[in-house]
Amino acid sequence: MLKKLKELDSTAQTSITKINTIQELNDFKVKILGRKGEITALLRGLKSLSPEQRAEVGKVANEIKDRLEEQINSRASEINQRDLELRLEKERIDVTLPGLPINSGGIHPLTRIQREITSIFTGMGFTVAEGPEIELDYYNFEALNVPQHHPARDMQDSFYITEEVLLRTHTSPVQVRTMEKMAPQIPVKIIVPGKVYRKDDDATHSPMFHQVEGLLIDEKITFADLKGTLMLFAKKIFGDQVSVRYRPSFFPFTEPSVEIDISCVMCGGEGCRVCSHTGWLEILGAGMVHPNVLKAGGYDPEKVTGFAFGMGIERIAMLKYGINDLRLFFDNDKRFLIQF
Ligand code: 2U9
Repeated sequence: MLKKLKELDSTAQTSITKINTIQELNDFKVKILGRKGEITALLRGLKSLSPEQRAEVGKVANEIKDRLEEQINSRASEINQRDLELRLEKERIDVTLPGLPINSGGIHPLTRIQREITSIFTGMGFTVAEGPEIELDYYNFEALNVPQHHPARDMQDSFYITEEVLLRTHTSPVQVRTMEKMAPQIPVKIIVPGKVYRKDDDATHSPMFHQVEGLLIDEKITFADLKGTLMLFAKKIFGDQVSVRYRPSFFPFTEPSVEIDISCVMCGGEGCRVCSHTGWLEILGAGMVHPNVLKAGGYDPEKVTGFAFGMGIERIAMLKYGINDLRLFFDNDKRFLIQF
């Protein structure tokens, strides 16, 4: 019996060192040391031994049980320690890795163009002026020499809130307000970007769109100043290769008035669909400030003169980026917006 015990002891010892998981180790413990385990089974034979032998075998059996239990426990600690190390290695966090990028969005193409236009003019000494989008009829029309029965005042063209109050149809009322505040100081040299509203809605017109307008008032300002300033602007925004032409036009607030075209940016002036086979694209309206408008702003048309201009930001952006439908700017479709 002693021999059997010792054999069991030595095989158990080798087995323990080969066990690799806690589960297996627990099963093994039950198999050897459990109530129905191998040692208990062996010790059933004690009954047939003499009291002296029984005492001796019992003592050895207990020693073996204690030692095996100890070995099992120490193997369990080894396995646990090894598992912990493996887990730490596997789940290790490298705090020096760069973080996940934050999707922070970007500048809207219209904002980008608005900033580009504005910065060309601030580079020439203009300062930015802003004003209300809900305007008085007086500043939007009356002070700008747009008479009472002019078609632009029609309910069909403008969003009226009351008879006297409307959403501005251009940024020009800001120029009038600035003149009122500054008069009779010179020069007035401002650039006015902002939202404007008209009852229009198609592929090239939206009920809300953006303009940049400018105004320069000083002594001895002539049409040559207008030409030099706007020619420089056209070349800065569309590139040195463009040609610029001036066509006579009419606006109530300027006299004389012109529309300014550049050679087509798509075909270089050859004629294509974008320029309706004319070779030219209209980018700006401009003119010498009408004497009535100077008076309304508090300036004496005998002492000062000025030029003014206006452009639609959407139109400039469409020409610059080759976009054929203005509604794309307002759909908030990321597939479109991320291209800029
Ligand atoms: C004051 C005096 C004069 C502003 C001007 C234009 C010509 C013009 C259009 C371009 C396309 C508007 O966005 S658009 O539809 N604008 O052609 N605007 S001169 O003249 C002014 C403004 C204010 C006190």
